[in-house]
Amino acid sequence: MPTDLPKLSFPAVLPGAACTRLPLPAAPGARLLRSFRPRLVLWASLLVVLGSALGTAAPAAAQTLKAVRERGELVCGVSRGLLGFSSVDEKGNWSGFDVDLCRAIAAAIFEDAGKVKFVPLDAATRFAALKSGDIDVLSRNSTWTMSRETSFGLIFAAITYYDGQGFLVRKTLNVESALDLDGKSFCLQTGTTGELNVADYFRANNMTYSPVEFASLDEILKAYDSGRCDVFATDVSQLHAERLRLTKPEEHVILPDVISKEPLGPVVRQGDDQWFTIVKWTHFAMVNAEELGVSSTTIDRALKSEKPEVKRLVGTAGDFGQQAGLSNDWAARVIRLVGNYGEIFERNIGTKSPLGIPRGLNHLWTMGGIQYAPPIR
Ligand SMILES: N[C@@H](CCC(=O)N[C@@H](CS)C(=O)NCC(=O)O)C(=O)O
Repeated sequence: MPTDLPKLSFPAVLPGAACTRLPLPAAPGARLLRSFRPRLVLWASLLVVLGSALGTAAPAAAQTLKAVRERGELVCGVSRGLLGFSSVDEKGNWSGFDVDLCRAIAAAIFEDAGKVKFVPLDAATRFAALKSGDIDVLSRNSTWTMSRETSFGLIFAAITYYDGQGFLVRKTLNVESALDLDGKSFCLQTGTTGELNVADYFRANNMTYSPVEFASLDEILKAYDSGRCDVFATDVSQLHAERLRLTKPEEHVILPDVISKEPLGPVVRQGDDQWFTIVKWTHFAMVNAEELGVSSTTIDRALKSEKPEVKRLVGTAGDFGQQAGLSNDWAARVIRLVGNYGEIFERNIGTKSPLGIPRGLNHLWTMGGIQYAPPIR
């Protein structure tokens, strides 16, 4: 069992999804068959009843789109508060890169990107909240790892942000590289990949460290700010965000070393391919839109475009939306109401935002990055 997962036990077979076999009557001959006819009818009706019961029970997990439509809003799990990714103001308005993905999924389904209920979740409980059905999708700076899919029956739908683990230190610590951190104390959040990365890195480099673990980001930040630990270790994107909340941000520096791969993206439950498709293609549509130069400000022009790729994206050609259970203008709504990938990146975390994160790996593949979306066709 990986240590970044809380110990939870889910039933091996979900209720209602078990395979039940009915003993079918033998059919040795026509006469015998005739004498069995009333019983056959009974068995057949039983099968129909059971079949439809299984039909509704087994895909209970395969009904997310229907449930979201009936409820009239998407329920999206986000972090408790991470500047630029998901934070809430005094009036209860959520904003951020992860929040915008939730809004984009809502826009793909409804005429309104505001039809989202945000559920703040901490690192340790986020996957259980998704598995139990409390949320429809998790969009919370979560790293795609194999065990998070195999242990929980979940599936990552896309990589919306290519990240890696880094280190934040006081300038007065006088270190230039992670290899200078031998013997230092580290502030870490329980239930994150960060714990494992630091352990791996120090073991591999024959160095020692003392972990100081906390359940919440606020506690970590307070502890680090007050000098309870020398190093704050987590995803580099978060270090950019959290540095701004320190008493004197200018006295701290993010070291240049990145010690892990942290591909962050939305997560859904396994077993609902339609929902998985919608979440995945919402991200791809925003990346394709940026690549094609379609943005929230050019969408009206794009709707009149004669370019085949643009037409398929905005739904003036093909039935791509309908095939996914949506309307054909689903991506046009996402782009109009929320924006393309570049717009979302820049307004929340980009170089002109308070976080000031350069696009780097998250540039489009055509611009030297690795954001690459399969085509809509
Ligand atoms: N990407 C990593 C780290 C994600 C994570 O939860 N990081 C903490 C900070 S170390 C965080 O964002 N906490 C926000 C919160 O608890 O709401 C993972 O998936 O495990």
